[in-house]
Amino acid sequence: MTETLAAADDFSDRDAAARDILTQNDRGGYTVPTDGLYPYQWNWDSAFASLGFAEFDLDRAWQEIETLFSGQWDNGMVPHIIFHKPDPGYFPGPDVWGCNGPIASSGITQPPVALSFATRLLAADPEAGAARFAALYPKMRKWAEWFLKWRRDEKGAIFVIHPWESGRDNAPDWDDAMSGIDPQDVGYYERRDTQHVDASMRPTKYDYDRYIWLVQRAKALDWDDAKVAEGNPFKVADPTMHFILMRGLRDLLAAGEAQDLDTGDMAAQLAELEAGADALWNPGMGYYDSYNCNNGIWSNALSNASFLCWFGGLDAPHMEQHLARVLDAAPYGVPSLAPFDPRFDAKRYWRGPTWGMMNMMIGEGASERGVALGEEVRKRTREVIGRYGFVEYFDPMTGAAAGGKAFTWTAAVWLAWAG
Ligand code: 9WN
Repeated sequence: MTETLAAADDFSDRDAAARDILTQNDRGGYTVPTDGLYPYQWNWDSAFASLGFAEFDLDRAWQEIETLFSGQWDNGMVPHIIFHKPDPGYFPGPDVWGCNGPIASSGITQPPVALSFATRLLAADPEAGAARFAALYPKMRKWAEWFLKWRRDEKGAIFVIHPWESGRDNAPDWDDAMSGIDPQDVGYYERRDTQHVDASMRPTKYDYDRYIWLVQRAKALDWDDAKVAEGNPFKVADPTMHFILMRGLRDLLAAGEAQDLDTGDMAAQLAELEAGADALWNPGMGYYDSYNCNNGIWSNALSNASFLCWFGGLDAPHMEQHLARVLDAAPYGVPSLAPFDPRFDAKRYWRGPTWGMMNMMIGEGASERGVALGEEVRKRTREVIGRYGFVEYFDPMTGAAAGGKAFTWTAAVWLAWAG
């Protein structure tokens, strides 16, 4: 690793290329994750896009988050996809979701990194950003409150009701809950993702049948939060959601205080989330993990989400040795699943590959908490993106490019952190 790092250190042309990707994926006020494969506005992708734009166009960066919140539902939920313009290239589209927000959208959410990143836009130019931040602030608080009301289990951990909600679609974290779903009445549907990228890199039909079944179930319940939660076979406590919400609330609270805005009971909410993080500690394995809320079964999965504890604001010294182990086993960044796990699959999406945006949250969070390996994560992310391009994700063992090309969040992560 040291040798290859030394050999290919000059990535001076990459900044301009990264900016071009953001500009090309700009659809006017919002950015698509990549052309073709993902033709709409995705929630956490957009938050990363805004950080990338902030490096050269702060006004456009704010606009990205404002457009995202234009899709917020009355209950506070901010959808994971907003279907601004119809596009036949993606399945499931607006008709399958059948949602009634202010703009056609999906009915689930995604990790709320936008809460944190809005505060970074404010910090980049407090004078120019104060009014825009103040306008977004009540909407952001409402979203956080929606999580606490509808996505918190009795142990205090934040859970997801669909694998897509976590943003880690086919992670092994969902296997136990997915096995409890019988999707035989799901009906015929045609996938579009495998028409854009190699099927061996994507979730399987087994997964997709269950993804669609879960959407159909919630649609039949008219996306009513209480009804959707009740008796749902898929309720999984998720470190991605928990730690990112913790970080979001902390950043929002600090910015709210600094701007003299009403912080309400955010401090208490944050303290509850901090206490709730204990529920995600898997004592048998000795790391942060997800569990099936319906039966308490742990995933026993050391994933990249396990390492978001630092980003969430925990010290978590016991996680350092685990990070060292996975970095020893995988040379090109934090793998989405530890390579020594028998379920590891180097190219299949969230069961092995390394993702730039996860690496950013892990590396940044670790460095903030004084964990030296945080900088190593940044260097490796720089190396893999610099060498193999702004693709969706990478094989963590060889660095090989995988998934969609010219990807927004990979370009943004380069501009904001790795490059
Ligand atoms: C479903 C857009 C999104 C990301 C997710 C990633 C993938 C979608 C899909 O692409 O999910 O939301 O169809 O596979 O898993 O994290 O936001 O880039």
